[in-house]
Amino acid sequence: MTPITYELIKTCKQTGARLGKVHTPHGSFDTPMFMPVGTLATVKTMSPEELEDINAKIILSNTYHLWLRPGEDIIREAGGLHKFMNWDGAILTDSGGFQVFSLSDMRKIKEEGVHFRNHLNGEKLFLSPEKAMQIQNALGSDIMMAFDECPPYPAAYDYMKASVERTSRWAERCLEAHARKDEQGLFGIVQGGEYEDLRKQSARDLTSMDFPGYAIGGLSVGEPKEIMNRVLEFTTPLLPDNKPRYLMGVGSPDSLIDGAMRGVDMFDCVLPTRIARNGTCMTSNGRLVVRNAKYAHDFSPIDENCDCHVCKNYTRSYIRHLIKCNETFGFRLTTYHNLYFLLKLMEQVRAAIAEDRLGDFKETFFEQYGFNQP
Ligand code: PRF
Ligand code: ZN
Repeated sequence: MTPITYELIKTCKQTGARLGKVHTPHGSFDTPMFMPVGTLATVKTMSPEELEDINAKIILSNTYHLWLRPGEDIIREAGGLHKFMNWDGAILTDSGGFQVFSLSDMRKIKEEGVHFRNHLNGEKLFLSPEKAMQIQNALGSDIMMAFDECPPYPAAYDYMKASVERTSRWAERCLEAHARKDEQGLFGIVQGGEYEDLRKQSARDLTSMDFPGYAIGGLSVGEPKEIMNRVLEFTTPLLPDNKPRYLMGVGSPDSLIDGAMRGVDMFDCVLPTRIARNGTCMTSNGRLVVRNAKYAHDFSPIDENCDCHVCKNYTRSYIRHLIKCNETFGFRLTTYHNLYFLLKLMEQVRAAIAEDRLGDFKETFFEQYGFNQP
């Protein structure tokens, strides 16, 4: 029935991390995997050809943004999001729940859905589980996300409990409203904040509904790293072994490795693309702010250990110059390198799992990268 399946290849004997493969109607990808974010039907500055070059297999896009602009009718008319943006790889769409909570003003959460104002023009809008499914069905993404509530951190226990229960009821309504079950897979989202019994309740509710994959939401919302790791430690064991697990909104190198070690298979984050546009690069020696004056006369590549197209052909000095002048090409170069760096990191993580040495890999990686770098 569902077109999304997961194959568990092996677990790392040193850490418990999972090596696997997810199959979608637009190709398969190895896990653990990082998904570049293409909010508005484009991974900012990257062409689909460049995404293919760096071996991106799946990207994420956003229901909320595409609903507001250009509207799902135009994308349906184009033949779906893949055709609209000329991307033939897999696409996952977030449901809009999180974006409503993080972007819009004056939201009112009701059992029926969420009333809020358009962050662009103030117009009154309403998003519900049914509407989120209808839009994602029109977009035709390979993986759709259930409409959930992501409460802020910290949230009081009683609020979180009521929210988890509503998110479960919303998940039921999403399953009911999902009209293209043979073409698109729908993932459930486990919430519950830092509360173990609420994560249990949420996981129990959602796993009983039998989604083809599960996300862990409500993390990386301002809590300390130790809390995220602890929540992952007690949450991933609540999820079925034969389905992929997706940690939403996480993409710093340390959390990717920490997440993989706790059984997470998929990640997404705007971090690599966002910091790239403000002149920051991820390198094997930690973050490098290439717009800094000290690189004006530096004719070495961004990362001497990187074999990406940018590092093979362009210097720090040149890229710094472009970014200082707000030249588009500069943002393209730093974005390309950062995404290449993270996708390569995931490839190294998978190779380490295959050889039962992810714990060792983590240590050597952070000796170079710096342990406390975000
Ligand atoms: N829910 C949804 N999208 C998300 C999150 C969530 O909890 C997060 C939390 N980091 C990021 N994106 N639907
Ligand atoms: Zn590079």
